[in-house]
Amino acid sequence: MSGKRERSADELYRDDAARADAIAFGRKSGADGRGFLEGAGLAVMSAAVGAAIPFSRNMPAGVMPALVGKRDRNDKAHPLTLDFPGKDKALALIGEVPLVAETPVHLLDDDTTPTEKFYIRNNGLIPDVAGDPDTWVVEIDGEVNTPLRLTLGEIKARFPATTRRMVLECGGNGRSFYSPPAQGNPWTNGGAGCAEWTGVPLADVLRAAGIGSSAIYTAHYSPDRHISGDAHRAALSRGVRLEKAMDKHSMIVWAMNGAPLTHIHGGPVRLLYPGWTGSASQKWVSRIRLRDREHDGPGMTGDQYRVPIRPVVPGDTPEPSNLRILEAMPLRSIVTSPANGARVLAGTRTLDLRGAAWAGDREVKQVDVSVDFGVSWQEASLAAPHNRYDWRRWTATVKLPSDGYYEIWSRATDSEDEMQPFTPPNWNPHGYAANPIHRIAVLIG
Ligand SMILES: Nc1nc2c(c(=O)[nH]1)N[C@H]1C(S)=C(S)[C@@H](COP(=O)(O)O)O[C@H]1N2
Ligand SMILES: [Mo]
Repeated sequence: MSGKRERSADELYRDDAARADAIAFGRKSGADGRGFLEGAGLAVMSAAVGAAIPFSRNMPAGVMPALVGKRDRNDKAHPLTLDFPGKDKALALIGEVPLVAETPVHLLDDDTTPTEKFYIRNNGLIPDVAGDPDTWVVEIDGEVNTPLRLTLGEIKARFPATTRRMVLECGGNGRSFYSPPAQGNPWTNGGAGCAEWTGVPLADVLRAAGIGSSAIYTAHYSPDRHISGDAHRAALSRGVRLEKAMDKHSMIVWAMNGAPLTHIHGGPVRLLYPGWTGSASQKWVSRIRLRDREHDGPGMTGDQYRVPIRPVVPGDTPEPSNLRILEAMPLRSIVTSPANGARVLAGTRTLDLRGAAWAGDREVKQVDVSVDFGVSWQEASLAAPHNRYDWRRWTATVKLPSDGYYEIWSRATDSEDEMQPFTPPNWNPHGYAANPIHRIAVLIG
């Protein structure tokens, strides 16, 4: 791959995958999307991945090898990893203002995601929050019979607490897999985590205020401001349909993994709407207002957190009438061990895999893995979930016929028999809900 300016493989494939294949490997994509890699092309591909490719005949055309696709950002001006108190130094820094960091997928290998490994997503400036957490006030108002002003201490004393392990996932998770590229933070698959959340059902608190007959939507408010610093501009104010707010799994949360909710994750108090786009789960929540219409705060309008109802041509601007609010996230599976690019000893013929899968408001029905570029699939075993909205940990042992470069693919199927697609579906300008199958590379020998 020589040229005037060295372009990264990511760039090359993003612009025109079929041409990238032709340039890099001398391969022409066949009509069936599987152009055979032969002769010089196969030699170049093998050199690129650093090994023989036992299943090269199955390698899909126009698709960047998983190993080459590993995020490689060589821009020295921007640090690659996060340096933040209480956070694992291996988290990948996506942006400094607002602060955004994703979890490398192999760090999602714990059954419960430790707080220090949990991704961070802010839309604005992190607010100053000082004082005794129990004095934090949450107001409940709008279409209610009796507006409430409750301190965290009162919430704890008045409503029975529960703890559940549940997935929180950014609406843009998987965005970097879209082609052409979508606008926004280039998440791979690490904009998600599964922690134990302690709090009270939001429904209990709303019922205590008395839900007005006109209430149909929530509106969430918090003190974090827009990155412009304008004191009158909120960073984010989203809401959900009342039905989701009344689900017993939707919570007002003050503890994460058995410890008081840390400031960066919205402490003292946040909302948690499991299975739905993370943007609904307002951090530092100070007011929940019931509304008689769809909420229209920052992050609710235009094309923000919206996806096409009917697919658009990738790169096109959808008509506003063809957009719906992103609510539940689509199913996803990840391989959490081994790590992408792992090398194992020559002669290794079986490999133990671990991973996780989740499916928004649905259930995970099955996870399958492939080591031959998707020609054959093997069913993984799923561990029982702790509760609804928990992710499913999965394991599988695969056989590898010889040394060389392999890709391990994982693909989940949900309770509606929907499967993860090979490439992210339903292209949209901000790249929401991208859930392609997960691919990692493993080198034997
Ligand atoms: N107040 C406030 N709440 C917020 C956000 C924000 O910017 N401000 N970001 C949202 C988004 S987009 C996501 S994905 C989650 C991320 O939560 P985390 O940083 O605890 O992982 O918080 C949501 N809640
Ligand atoms: Mo998000």
